[in-house]
Amino acid sequence: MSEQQAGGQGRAEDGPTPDPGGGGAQQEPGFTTAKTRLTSRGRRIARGALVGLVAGGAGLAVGELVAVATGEASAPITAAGTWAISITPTWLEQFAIRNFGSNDKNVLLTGVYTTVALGAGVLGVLARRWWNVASILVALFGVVGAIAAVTRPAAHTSWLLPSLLAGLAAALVMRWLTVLSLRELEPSAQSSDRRRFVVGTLGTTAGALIAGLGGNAWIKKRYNVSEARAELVLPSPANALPEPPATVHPNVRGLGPFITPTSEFYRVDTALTVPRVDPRDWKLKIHGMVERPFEITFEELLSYRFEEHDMTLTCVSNPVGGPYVGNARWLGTPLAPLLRRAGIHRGADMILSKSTDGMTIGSPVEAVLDGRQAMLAIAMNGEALPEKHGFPCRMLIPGLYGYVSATKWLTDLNITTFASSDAYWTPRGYSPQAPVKTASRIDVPKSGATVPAGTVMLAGTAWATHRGLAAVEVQIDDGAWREATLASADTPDTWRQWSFEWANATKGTHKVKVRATDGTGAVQTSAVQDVVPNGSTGYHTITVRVS
Ligand SMILES: Nc1nc2c(c(=O)[nH]1)N[C@H]1C(S)=C(S)[C@@H](COP(=O)(O)O)O[C@H]1N2
Ligand SMILES: [Mo]
Repeated sequence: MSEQQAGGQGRAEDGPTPDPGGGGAQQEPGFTTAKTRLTSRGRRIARGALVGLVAGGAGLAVGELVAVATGEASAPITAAGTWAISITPTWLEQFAIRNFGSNDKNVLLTGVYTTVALGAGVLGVLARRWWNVASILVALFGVVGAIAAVTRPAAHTSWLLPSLLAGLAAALVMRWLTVLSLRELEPSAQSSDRRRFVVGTLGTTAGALIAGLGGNAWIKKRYNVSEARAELVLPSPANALPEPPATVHPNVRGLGPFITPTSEFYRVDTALTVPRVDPRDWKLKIHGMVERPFEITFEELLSYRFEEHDMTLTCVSNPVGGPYVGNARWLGTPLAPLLRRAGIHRGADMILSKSTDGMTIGSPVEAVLDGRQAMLAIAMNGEALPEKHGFPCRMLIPGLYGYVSATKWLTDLNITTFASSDAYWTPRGYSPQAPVKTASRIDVPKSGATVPAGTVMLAGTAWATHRGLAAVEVQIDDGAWREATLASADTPDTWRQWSFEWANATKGTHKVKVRATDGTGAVQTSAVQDVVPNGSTGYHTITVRVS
């Protein structure tokens, strides 16, 4: 379709520009014409980009409204972002975690929005001359979004709809506004043409904002589980634990608490929007290589024996000295009896657990049955799991990194083998099995801090989850390793905080290193290794300026 058809009565935009000076040499026609051409060209590009952006926004708003019916994760931007996460190569994922930390999702969303905005702007400009091509490309944007959505592991066929309809809406709005805009920029344009374009653009923008924000609010309300969470009455633990004694903390200023407050607990997952799982709809299926597959509801789960257990959870992506580790008191039902009830076949060595958003995590059957407190947790630090930490139910296995044990929004346990099944992170370069490595961290003072000469208090934390922690040593500059004072131990599954009185710290810049020994007597390795494939190693080292 030519522009004339699209514009009805339009004229070729890049045709010869009438020379306002009438072509007279005395009026420097060359200069004037070039300038006029430039500005009118600039105006046309700006109009096109504006039309594209407004059309794109209208499309996204329609997508958001449709997603009220089909679910938050099916909305175009969310689906595209989730798909982008799934194809993110490991090096880029590592780069993002290292540089953006828990902000990585906002960075990704900004990237997706920017891509869509750029695409929409360019297509808006294109639409003025090549309506056909532009509309096909707009529709293609929708199709790409729809494919991104429907190929998510937890997708329904209906997830095609938001993006497809978004693409359609964007194409229609783009066509309509392009027509108005072409008319408005014609030399013969009336003030009514101009008004029509302005009103059309502003009206669509307002409508898109209302529909988009309204749709988003509606989604949040419709899939809200905070009430269900607040109403959840936690079962009382069969082993109600006393508070950990005050001596688990070395009482050094600036050192974080022994139990990580839930609000400060690190969060790592691939979920762009937090899955909202209503306990009333929750089911856990145990199947695969078992004698008696079964399914339980949340109500049934609550009737089981619940226990409290203090445990430190760590992410494999935690760099040496990094923040992706937390210690909490969990409330859960032991996992081993559930596996025994199902009757695991000989040879089955892997529990492939799955979340409602399709994450898959592979854990050794052995680790669940060897007597450690592997559990299906429903609460942390005395409260129902926060939504972002897996409400209503997550898995936990002491001693294993989160990506091989700590499935949030858990819904499925498939008993299988490591030989026949890959969990999500395995093809992405991470080891299928990954016990937590012994690690230690200096938290006080912060690296680069300046402290007064004399006695300097050093403090930090160290963990060798499930093996227990036996010793922490500190080294100043290249001196001898000296034993730090360990705060009292809670369980072998928790970290242990430590302190060290650095006497006679002299003026100058010093290097402070830390290393730990686990409960088996093995000293933490000094070999420097990156987080891929199964956890970083090396000694945390800080610089301290003594003045
Ligand atoms: N459903 C789901 N569960 C998940 C993940 C995920 O991406 N999706 N990430 C795992 C990883 S890598 C870690 S380290 C822990 C982090 O748990 P937290 O966010 O509660 O600290 O959750 C694990 N469970
Ligand atoms: Mo992790």
